[in-house]
Amino acid sequence: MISKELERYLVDHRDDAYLLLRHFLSLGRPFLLHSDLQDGLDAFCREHETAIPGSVLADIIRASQEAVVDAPWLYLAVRPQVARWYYLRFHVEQRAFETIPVAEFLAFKERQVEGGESTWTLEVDLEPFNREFPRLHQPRSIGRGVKFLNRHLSSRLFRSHQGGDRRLLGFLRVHQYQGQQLMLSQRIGSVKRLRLALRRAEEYLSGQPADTEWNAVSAALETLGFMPGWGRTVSRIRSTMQLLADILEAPDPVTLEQFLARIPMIFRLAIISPHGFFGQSNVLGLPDTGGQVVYILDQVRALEKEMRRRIHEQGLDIAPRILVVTRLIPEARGTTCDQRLESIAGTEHAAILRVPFRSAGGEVVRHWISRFEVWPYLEGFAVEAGKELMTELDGRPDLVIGNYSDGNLVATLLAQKLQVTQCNIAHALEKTKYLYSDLFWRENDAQYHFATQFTADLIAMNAADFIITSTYQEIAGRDDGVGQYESYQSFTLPGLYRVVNGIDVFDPKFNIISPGADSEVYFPYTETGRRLTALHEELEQLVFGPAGNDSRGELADRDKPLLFTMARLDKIKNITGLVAWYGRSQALRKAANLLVIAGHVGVEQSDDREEQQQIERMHGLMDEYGLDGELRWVGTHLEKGMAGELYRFIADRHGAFVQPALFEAFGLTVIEAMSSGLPVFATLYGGPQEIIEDGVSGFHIDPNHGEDAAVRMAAFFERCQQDPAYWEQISRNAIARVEERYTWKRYAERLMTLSRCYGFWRYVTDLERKETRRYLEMFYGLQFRPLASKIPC
Ligand code: UDP
Ligand code: LCN
Repeated sequence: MISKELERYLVDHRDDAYLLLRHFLSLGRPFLLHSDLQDGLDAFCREHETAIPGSVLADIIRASQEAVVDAPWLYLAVRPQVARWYYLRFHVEQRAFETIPVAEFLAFKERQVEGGESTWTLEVDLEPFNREFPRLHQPRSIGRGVKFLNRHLSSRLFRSHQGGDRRLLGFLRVHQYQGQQLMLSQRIGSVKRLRLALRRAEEYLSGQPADTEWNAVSAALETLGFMPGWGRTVSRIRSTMQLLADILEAPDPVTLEQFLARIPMIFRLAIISPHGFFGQSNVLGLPDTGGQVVYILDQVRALEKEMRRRIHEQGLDIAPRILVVTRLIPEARGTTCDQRLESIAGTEHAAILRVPFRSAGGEVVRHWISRFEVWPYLEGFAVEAGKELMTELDGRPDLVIGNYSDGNLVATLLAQKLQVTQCNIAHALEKTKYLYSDLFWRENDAQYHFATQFTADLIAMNAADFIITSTYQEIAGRDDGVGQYESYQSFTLPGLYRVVNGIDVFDPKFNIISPGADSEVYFPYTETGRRLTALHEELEQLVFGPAGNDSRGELADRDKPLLFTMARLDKIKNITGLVAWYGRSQALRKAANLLVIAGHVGVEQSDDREEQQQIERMHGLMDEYGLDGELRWVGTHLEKGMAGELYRFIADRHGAFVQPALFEAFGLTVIEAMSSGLPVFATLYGGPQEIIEDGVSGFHIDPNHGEDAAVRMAAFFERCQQDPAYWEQISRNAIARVEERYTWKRYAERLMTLSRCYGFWRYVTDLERKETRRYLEMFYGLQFRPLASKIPC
């Protein structure tokens, strides 16, 4: 369709098209980004009187995510809608074009980097393995995988002759806990017998009081073949049995999900998060240690509660066990990271299990290792962790959840070995964070080892039974921006391999389940009865006290509202960018003081190269703009309780929170601030774009246009000064937004249901994708291992 239209356009408007395309060639850059193409098009249209605006050519340029230029050729990667791609090349001199396969586009890219044509390049293509596999069709369905699977597979499975009933029966007979058979005994050997037993059980149970407990009816039910797990009381047992009877009668996806959600099959969880400092205090802000730790600890508390609730309803008396498996670091910098086992506060039986990294000779590695350099240690770590898990849990876990690239790879190795369901959580995929991290992987290899990391990512994301993401954009981006997972669909690592189909975002393994903010810590400033007023004195000092070793700047005008930011002092967090916008904007400086909690004030306090550079830049900017009376920079890491009260302390003074990152995968601080009632200005690159409804529950800012962001923030404070009700309106909406969408309770319920559904489908169908696994094993052996072995240990 496009081709014909474009062809006609190129014939009718030869000169215009030629001039525009030549304009891109004349820029003299081999690679143009989406923004370069937009800016180039706009500039061209301003300078020339043409019919280009509104034309098919303009539409194509606007939909292009990147261009590769080597005169007279111009290659475009066009993304007309979310997660849909095609590739075009133009011969500019001849005004000719054609669509090309993705491999050709990637090969052209490689030529610009490598110089010559390579004789042979490994093409990674996972598509053929998935050909038979059910796939979503609509971009709007992306991220709702389990719903689709339940709908699609249940109708297929239970169609006559598919043997769905039999496989369901088989599934109900496999559940056990420590040798105790659950759900069905071997007495029920056929679907016919199951139907009969369900009828008999119903006859029997209908004569029993609804609140009678399992023990009182177990003898009769066990004679029929029913084992514990159906429910604690007669009313629950009956309703579970009715759900099953309904499925056997006429299956529908909703009933199936309700039934599966009740099955006693998850008692032991392993959550894998190797890198950074994983602990419960004094760790946030240490290198590579941020939101992922907060997320996992809150997740564990919520999951344990939900597991307990379900196990109780199932009528079982089993204590759920959750182990977070991380790295043991002997040089623990005053944290507990040198302890093997640590109970998790707020849980009954969850703990952190630490396993060391070992050198090739088997000695424990004592020092911290950057997340970019952990790769050579992970295989040994997985083997040792597997053994320790089996000992601690007294058996294998029922579900393994990986976190971040390293944890997901270890989860893959463990799930494969132990034959259990695997769930992945990325938190942040590095690929989209760093420009051209794939194309120029060699240049960055000494510091980042991206080729190794992306290889691990491809393996883990394809091996996972299901993947949880915090937002939709994490999977498939937005109309004009590529998603984090989508960026793995096709890319090239020149000289190493080329990926033509790395991951399919229409795969039903993707599910959006957003995290929450701990409601015990982050609650609205208006809930005065719960406020930690005892901390106010300390907070006064922190914000307004004299500058000391850990802080710089003293706020001269205490009556101005506070514009607050808190993050690790990484480049990507763009705290120095914010300080520069603030320094340059007289209006913003007049309207609010800036409070920054990040990193360290003394460069000697940091051993992280990137952080050291940022510290120096912070000082440089404060000097350059003379900010010491308007900016307070605190270089300490706040404990959770203190951070929670600080958000509210700032809300009391009608301040705002700002998250200026160049890219933020999700952004826990954003929902924490919102749930405290602070209006938030946050980057539109990444999670905050979806968390905040712009102008309603907060505001988006573009970190690439800091001046506009400063104008917007200044205007907000000015408006609130005239009309305090406006501040309150945004504050109320922010609180409501988090309550509606971002709670750990909802998270835990969904995750526990999803895990059962995927476990079920894995059992009854070939969702396990054996062929893919075999291919991935080879990829692991032939690509990942050699890459990892080159990283210095
Ligand atoms: N945090 C904290 N004290 C600090 C700095 C950060 O408690 O001094 C917490 C913050 O409240 C949030 C987490 O660390 O819960 C940072 O998570 P986020 O998702 O914002 O960013 P990440 O560090 O994961 O990139
Ligand atoms: C990592 C990040 O970079 C943040 O954006 C997330 O909020 C955090 O992990 C928790 O998932």
